[in-house]
Amino acid sequence: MGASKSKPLSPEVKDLEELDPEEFESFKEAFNNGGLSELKRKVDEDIDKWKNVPVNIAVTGNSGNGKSSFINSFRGLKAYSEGAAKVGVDETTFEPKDYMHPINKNIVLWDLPGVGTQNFPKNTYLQAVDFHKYEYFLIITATRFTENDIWLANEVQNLGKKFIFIRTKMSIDVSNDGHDNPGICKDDTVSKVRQAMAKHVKDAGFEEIRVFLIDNHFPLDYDFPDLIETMINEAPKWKQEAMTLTMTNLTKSLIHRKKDVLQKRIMKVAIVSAIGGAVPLPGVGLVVDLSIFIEEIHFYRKQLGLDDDSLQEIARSLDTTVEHLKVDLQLNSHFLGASLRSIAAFVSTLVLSEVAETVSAIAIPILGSFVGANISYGSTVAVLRSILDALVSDALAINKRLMQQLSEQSFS
Ligand SMILES: Nc1nc2c(ncn2[C@@H]2O[C@H](COP(=O)(O)OP(=O)(O)OP(=O)(O)O)[C@@H](O)[C@H]2O)c(=O)[nH]1
Ligand SMILES: [Mg+2]
Repeated sequence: MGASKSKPLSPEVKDLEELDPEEFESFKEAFNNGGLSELKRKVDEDIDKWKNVPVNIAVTGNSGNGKSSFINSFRGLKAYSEGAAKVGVDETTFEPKDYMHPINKNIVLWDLPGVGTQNFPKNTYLQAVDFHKYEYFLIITATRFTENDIWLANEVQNLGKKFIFIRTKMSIDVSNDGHDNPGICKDDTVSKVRQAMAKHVKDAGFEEIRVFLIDNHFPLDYDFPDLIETMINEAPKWKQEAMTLTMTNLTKSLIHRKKDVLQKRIMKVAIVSAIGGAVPLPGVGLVVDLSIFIEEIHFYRKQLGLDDDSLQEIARSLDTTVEHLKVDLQLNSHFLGASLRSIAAFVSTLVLSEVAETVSAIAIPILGSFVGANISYGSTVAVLRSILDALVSDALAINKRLMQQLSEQSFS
């Protein structure tokens, strides 16, 4: 199924027109210094550079507010997963502890004891937690911020750093409010809490400062999507790409951000593919370096939560099977498997020639000095773009279904 459909490709090639001149210069220099092998090394290094960008994030707040739970949910882990931060009433954090992201060990969340807790008095807190190293502080409450939290927000700001206010445990409020006021809907409870928190921080001297309302057990619900977006935006610009590729809370906006970043890699992947051992893909007249090609598609699947493990997890949470999910949502991944044959079958559904030629026509004059008039370049770009589009549309369909499930739950 699916393989018989013919999909025209969009002839847009704007990512090529937006080639970063600095990057291009560095590629040219590599080529001039060491020919194709040096160019390949340089581009490979560039493709992987997001893994070497350090990001340290402080997570602080009083005991029991959900710091460790937040760290787990940010890392895509459940409290019972291997390597998860220990969670629960008897698992208090007494010392700063670092938790690396499983996808990128350089993105680290620091579980910090709250201000004024044992061994961490207010007057030495910032030195004790080594405040310099963090991009920003996440200050977490499950009710209202304490005087110490407010003090910390002010100090952090005075020292030229940023903070983000977070209020956890929203599902408990929704459930309690539903119990106390039969018939009240989730959105009403959320807006009551929002107003109360806005007044609370305003009274504490923070006008116009948003409090993100979240629930650590529902990482797509409430303000979690906006929080993820804000956490990326508040990082320095040069670290945002690394954050985007590392994050696993696949909200709709994160899926779009990932698409943008992945799309920008295509041109580089195609250069490496053109230099490497390009061979024809059976039956479809496409010449590519298969190992690079398959590796990149695998990377898209992982990034977009479409690898086998992620799909299993999603199917489980939707109370269905992966097979049903694929058919039900008409997922492209259904016929775009990781095997060579399934990729060839997918590629055979694309109308390639026109776009490949357009891409080559634009790319060759720019890149021609080093990749030459290599026929594989245009097709690789066109096919990867098309495969990425197909996978993004799957990720969005899954996100839509998960959001549907959340809204049904909240009215049941
Ligand atoms: N319903 C709900 N429960 C939560 C949430 N966040 C945390 N919890 C629960 O609250 C309890 C305490 O959570 P932790 O994540 O251990 O809190 P903590 O801030 O790390 O606490 P300390 O380590 O003692 O400072 C656990 O039982 C969590 O399951 C949330 O957003 N919603
Ligand atoms: Mg903890």
